[in-house]
Formats: sequence, C-alpha cells, structure tokens
Amino acid sequence: MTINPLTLRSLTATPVVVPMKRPLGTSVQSIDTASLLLVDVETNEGVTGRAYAFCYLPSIALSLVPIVAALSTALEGAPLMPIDLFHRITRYFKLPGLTGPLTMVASSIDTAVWDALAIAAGLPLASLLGASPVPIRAYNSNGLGLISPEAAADEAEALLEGGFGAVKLRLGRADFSQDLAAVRAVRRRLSNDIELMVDFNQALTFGEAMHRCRLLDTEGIYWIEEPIRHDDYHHCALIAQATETPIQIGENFTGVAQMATALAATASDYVMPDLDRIGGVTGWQRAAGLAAAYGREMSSHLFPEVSAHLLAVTPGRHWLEYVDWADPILQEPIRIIDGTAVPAPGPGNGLRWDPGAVAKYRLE
Ligand code: SMN
Ligand code: MG
Repeated sequence: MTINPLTLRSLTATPVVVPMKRPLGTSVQSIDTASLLLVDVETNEGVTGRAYAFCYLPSIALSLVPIVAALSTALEGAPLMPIDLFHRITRYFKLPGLTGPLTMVASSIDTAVWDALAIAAGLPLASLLGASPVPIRAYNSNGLGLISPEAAADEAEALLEGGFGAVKLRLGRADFSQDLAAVRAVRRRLSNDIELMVDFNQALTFGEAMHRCRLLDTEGIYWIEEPIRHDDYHHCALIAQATETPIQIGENFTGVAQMATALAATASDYVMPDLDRIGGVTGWQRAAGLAAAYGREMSSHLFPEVSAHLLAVTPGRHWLEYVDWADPILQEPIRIIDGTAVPAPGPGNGLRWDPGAVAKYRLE
C-alpha cells in the first residue's frame, strides 16, 4: 500500500473583530466584540483546512499573525500528520513555553490540519474520528452578564428560542445579595425543566466561595463554574466536597497534563476543556479519554462548530456551550435544532469563511 499524505504548503492567519449580538459581561470585564484569528492550512494538493482562535482581545489576535507566519516557514513541506505536527509545534514552543496565546496558535493549527484531512477523506470530522455526527445537546451561553435581575430574567427567556434546555448566567458581583437576586429572578422565570448554569469566572476567594456556593445549593442550579482561581485545584476540591451543586472547571486547562492534575486532585465534578487551550482536535481526543477514565462528564467551551463534532466522539459527552460569535464571518453558521447543535454534515468541520464579511471585519 502506498500512502500519499497531504503536505503543508502554508499557514495563513487573518485577524478579525466581529460584533457580538449580546455582550458578554463577566466578573472580570465585559466583551462586546469577538476577536478571532482565522487560521488556514493550505496544502500542496489543493485542500485547505480551517480553524479559528477566540483571542479575547484584538491586540492578541494581531500579535499572533507573525507567529503563525514564522511557523508556516518552519513547517513548509511537512506531511499533514496531526500527531507528528503537534509534536513539532510543541518542540518549536518548548523554550518560550507552550502556554497562553501560543497554545491557541498550536491548537488552531491542529484543528485546521484535522479539517483538511476530513475534507480530503470526504467525511465530516466526527466520522473521520470514528463516530456518527449526531446532534449534541446545547446550552445557550450568549449574553447573561452582570445585568439587573429583571433584565437577566428577560434575556434568559429570550435565549430559549431554538428550543434550548439550558442557559448560563454570569455571577461574581462584590455584593453577593445582587448575584442571588439575579439567580432567583432567572430561576423564577424559567420552567423547572430548563437547566441554569452559573459562572463566577474565578471571582471569589476560597472563603467567599465556600460560603456562597453553599448558599447556592438551594437555588436549583445545575453547575457552578470556576468559583475561584482556575488552577487552585486543592481548594476547588474542597469546594466541590462541601457543595452539593456540581462544580465545573476546565476552560483554562492548558494541555492535557494540567487536566490530569485537576482530575487527580478531584478538583471538580465535571470538566469542560476549551478546544484552543487543550490542544485542538488531537488534545481534545486525549482529554476525552482522560475524562472517561476518571468517570467525569465532559462539556465543551466555546467553538461550537468544531466541538459538536468532538463531543460526538467523547465517551462522557455532556453539554455543548453554544455561542454565536463566529456567525458573522461564516458561510454556514452551525444549526441549532430543538436545543441541539447539529455538526455540519459535509466533509470537514464545517468552517467556511464568508469572504465579504472577512474583508469587512478584518483588522490591520
Ligand atoms: C467565558 C468568559 C470569557 C470569554 C469566553 C467565555 C466564560 C464561559 O467563562 O465559560 O463561557
Ligand atoms: Mg466559564
């Protein structure tokens, strides 16, 4: 048998800043535009793979362009073998440290490489990885920042459009009675069959978290996310032990080794790795195996288009986090039907840029 792998011709990175329909108000800061880095892997065989990184700030998206360009030169001509490429990129970043935005670069290249392979195979990404691209239960994570209780209740109700069975409310105000008022207003407005997640975005000290999470135990909450500093696994574990409501962490796991440390510390009841911090499609598959070995339910963080394919191959799949932030630059935004995210049925991961929109929102 002869194997004719695709070979890498170039990597291109295009920074865009697109408006969000509903601002994301967290305890740390409010974001009303999505700063995305669109990453294309071109091959000598004419197939192109795509991914995007969510860069949080426009300046981060811009700063990564020359880094991708340098990697493009370093990897030119390499066979499109994701595991081998991941190894090479890990070595490339070994001395500066594969962390923060560099992880986003490595992960999005990996995701784009897998997209190219799935396109070349004529298969949806989920099928290439060995599973049927089934619809995935999703919660609507748009909006619901630190707004007034009445405004939060109105927004939560509006977010159910599309048949969603769950929404996520951000918390972390200095005055906890205001958080509690928002939780109660939203919970009262939603019927009992709708789940409500809450996310502190690491706002609390350990003492505050022990007190506030226990008070939330009687409020009908599905999970409490990142109550304290994300990598303080010891104290996360104590909070998880003391609280009946499940504790959720994982969007800040940088690489699978960090996730393994958290699981070994029993830091949370559930895990939710982020595609761009865990190591792209390659990292996600390793994370899914790890979560399954520890018997932990695994949800996604952002990137609904690719996460829908990946949750299909995840043994302990739990919830997909739905945000519509990339919709303005996509030819075909991910479809939501009856509260589920439907993986794109064609070859690849489904990401196709809308050239007019990319030109309109491009930074530089
Ligand atoms: C979140 C915060 C900031 C940017 C994106 C997402 C949040 C979440 O923690 O889990 O949705
Ligand atoms: Mg979060």
